[in-house]
Amino acid sequence: MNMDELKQSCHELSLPVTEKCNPISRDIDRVNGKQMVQILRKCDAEIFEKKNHDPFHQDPEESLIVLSGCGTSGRIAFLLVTSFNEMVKAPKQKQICSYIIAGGDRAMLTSQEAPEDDPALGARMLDKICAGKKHVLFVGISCGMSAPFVAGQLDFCLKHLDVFTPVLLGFNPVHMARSEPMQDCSFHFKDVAERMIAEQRHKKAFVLNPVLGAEAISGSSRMKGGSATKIILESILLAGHEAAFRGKRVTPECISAWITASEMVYETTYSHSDELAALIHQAGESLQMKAHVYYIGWQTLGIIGLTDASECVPTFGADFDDIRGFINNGFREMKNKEGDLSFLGPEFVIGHKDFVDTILPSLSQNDVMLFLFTVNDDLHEVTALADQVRRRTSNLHAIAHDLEKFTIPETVCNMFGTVLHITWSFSSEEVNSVVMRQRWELSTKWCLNAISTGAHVLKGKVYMNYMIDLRVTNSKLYRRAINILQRFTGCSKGECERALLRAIYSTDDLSEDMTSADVWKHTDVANRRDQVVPTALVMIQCGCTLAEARHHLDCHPVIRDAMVF
Ligand code: F1P
Repeated sequence: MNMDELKQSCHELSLPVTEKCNPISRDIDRVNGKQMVQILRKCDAEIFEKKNHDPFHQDPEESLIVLSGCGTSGRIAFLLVTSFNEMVKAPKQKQICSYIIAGGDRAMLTSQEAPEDDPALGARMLDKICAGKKHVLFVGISCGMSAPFVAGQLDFCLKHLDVFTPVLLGFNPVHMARSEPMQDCSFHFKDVAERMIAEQRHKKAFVLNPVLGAEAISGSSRMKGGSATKIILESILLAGHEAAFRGKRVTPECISAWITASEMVYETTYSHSDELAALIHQAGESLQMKAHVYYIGWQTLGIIGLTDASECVPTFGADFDDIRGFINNGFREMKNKEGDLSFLGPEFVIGHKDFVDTILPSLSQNDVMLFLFTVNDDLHEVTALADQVRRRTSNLHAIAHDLEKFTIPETVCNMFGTVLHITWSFSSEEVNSVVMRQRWELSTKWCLNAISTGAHVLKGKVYMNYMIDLRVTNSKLYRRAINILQRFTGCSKGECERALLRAIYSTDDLSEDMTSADVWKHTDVANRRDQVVPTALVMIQCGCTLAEARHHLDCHPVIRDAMVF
């Protein structure tokens, strides 16, 4: 190992697991679709490795359960709450479970990363929805154990333990929780996590932090982090439901059985690797031709599609219409707290009807259409829409789930080019319909994460397994940007930060005002700049000016090519 490699590996060791480079996917930028699926399959297998398994017991008799998080964690919170409230059904128990997403409901469809940095905002939102409640089970989700918004909420709970039982869900050991100062705040995330651990001894608070290995694309917690959040919290909520409404005794074995069922969903999904690879290729080709990928989903599979699509903007610097999701009945189907948000702009136009009115008339043969449905959806509606789309393009594909005893007719499947058709062996007697739907959601999440990630890799947006052109919109992403620069240049943190600031403030001469400003000022400016990390990287590697670095990037629009000096 030479000196540079040694420096890099020391740096890597110091990173929290969720920010590390996963050795499994190091070469994801050089493989074909089929190999890519195998890589993703191996990364996701780490979710089920029993390295750090904490059984969890919780008294379900609470007046309110609140799930909260930022970005993907908030979107998964929303999805879980929707399913749980549906499972409980009786109208007066409707409010038994509630969600908070940093930035409000608009964050479900667009990235609103600045509110994530505000601990006081998190606490205020929690206080508001819990007004008048006597017992609250609060689950704060932060995959990287880093979001100040969630830290503020957990701190609020710890100060009111008579009402709140706080739970922290994340995927790093506590000593790797973030220890950087937070906006207008005397404590940091790690302090809160340590206080949670202290309270755990008295069963007043709980920390759930299984370590799942690094993400396939470094730091992209929408992938494994999001899937594991769904699996863990679904198992806990289902346990609570069985105990509270069916009088069943919940044992650690039941929880394990539900986790094992998710592992079966994982195995089954990835066993369809040929179709998955074909879909990655089709989506990749389409993005390379500057065309679009449209997910047309029904019910909660529509939400999975919307979520996956919206994450591509911050993750890959994609345009909002590169990959877009649509759901039957639009916001009526979402049942989100703030209702119809379509007035906010084109990113919020999400119904199938909107698709037919605004996109279909100009759909091109290069655009990929991907239908997402199950045998429980209205198949007449599916075929009618597929028929309409077929009149414009044959680039029409599907992910379709059904049951051995209740299959989708062949005539429906024949309408699509590539069909990732999964016939599940679980019977409706064995699991209730909400649980079945949750498994289909998980399977579809794995497929769409693979398709959107794979397509952007094929487009050349990823270098090794790093998304270099990330948007530096909050303090976590600011730190990640510096880590990436250190990783690739071997330079000191100080040198990397200076280069990053030069790119952010668009200057070769940093003023005192710029260098002494706090990180929130930096991210505010960075939010309005393109390609800040690649620019900083080129400036360091070539020892050149800002203008020269920009010129180099202009000549190499594919990030992977631009990184060859
Ligand atoms: C929350 C989050 C991610 C998003 C991006 C910024 O992360 O919003 O969902 O993809 O990385 O942070 P976390 O708090 O769950 O770690």
